[in-house]
Amino acid sequence: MYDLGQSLFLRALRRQPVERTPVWMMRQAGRYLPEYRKTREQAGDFLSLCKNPELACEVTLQPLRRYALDAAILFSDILTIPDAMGLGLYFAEGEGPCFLHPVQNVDAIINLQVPEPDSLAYVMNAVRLIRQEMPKELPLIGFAGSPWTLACYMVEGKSTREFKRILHLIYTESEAAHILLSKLAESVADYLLEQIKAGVNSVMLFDTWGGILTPENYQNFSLQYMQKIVRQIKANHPEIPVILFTKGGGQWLEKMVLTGCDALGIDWTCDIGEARRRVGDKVALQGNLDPAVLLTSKKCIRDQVNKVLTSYGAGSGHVFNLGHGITPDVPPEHVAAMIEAVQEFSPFYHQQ
Ligand code: 1CP
Repeated sequence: MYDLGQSLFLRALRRQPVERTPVWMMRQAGRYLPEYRKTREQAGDFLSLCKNPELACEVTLQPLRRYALDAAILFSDILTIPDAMGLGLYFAEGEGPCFLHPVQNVDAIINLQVPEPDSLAYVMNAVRLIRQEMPKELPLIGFAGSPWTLACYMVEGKSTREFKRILHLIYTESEAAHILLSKLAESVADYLLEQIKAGVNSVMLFDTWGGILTPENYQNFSLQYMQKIVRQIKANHPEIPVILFTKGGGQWLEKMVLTGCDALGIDWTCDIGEARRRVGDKVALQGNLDPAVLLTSKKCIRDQVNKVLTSYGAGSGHVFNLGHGITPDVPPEHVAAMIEAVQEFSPFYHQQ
């Protein structure tokens, strides 16, 4: 059997020497790819695509066929958990995610059930199929939303830029908010442990909305629950690297390290070299090209890739990525230019 532990991605996460910096992209399977749009159409809608293991496997593999990526990420969504809790998830065309039954009072929080494992079996079936079909030498990343980010969608009922309901809840009914977040932390930990059992080689927690909180609320309502999840994963699978990504969380990197995670995702608002000096040799860093760069030119992309690599500097512990997900309007050949630039420039930073 191939020793996946020798993959560039897993070695970089462990801060072991690598010949070049590994690279993958958040949302690498997505609407910027014509073949993705075609498969989504075949599935009917986005949620049906997630719930069909064969088609979820197909779209997971699509970017690997086009580009020399160093990891695949399971094609799914963070909102599978609230869907499995019975909130009635749907995606209205052009509107993003919505729930038929948002969690809008304390009774609804108390009545909320941690999902039955069976209700998420389609995700584990997709993981097993992808692991079987993908190149043996490449790692597969599993993921979940952070409890805080899931709670934002569940309480608001849809995408929002204001977060009025969830912020009202944490300030006026903090005990109920903690009950909700505890149930979500338990659900997320169970879900990630199942993904590991099904075959993922690393897991990432997406805390997309942690950055809207005050420092004190970030600690109490987001980080504390991510820490519980990290501890549970590490207690069961110490060998599986855990990556934490709080968008807008640059000021809290030192606190995030204390969770016991292996790596931090860094958005484009941080300087990755400065982030490295702050976290020292405690964790690896993943990021952080501004996704807007992919809308410019090949020349500009190459220059900006080199800037990120130069800022991180010499030595292992860097997984190249965007600072957030790729947007649907990116020309696919610009992604190729980014990956080629990482391959061309990064060996310089790994000479012994
Ligand atoms: O085809 C489509 O129109 C759907 C677009 C889409 C895609 C491609 C959605 C709806 N989700 C996904 C896949 C997805 N979502 C992945 C797949 C793996 C990958 O290639 O990276 C992952 C990891 C996610 C995670 C996710 N979903 C997050 C966290 C990461 C992030 O981008 O911040 C969030 C916040 C969601 C919710 C969600 N699902 C979809 C959309 C458009 C959104 C965001 C809505 C919002 O802005 O509030």
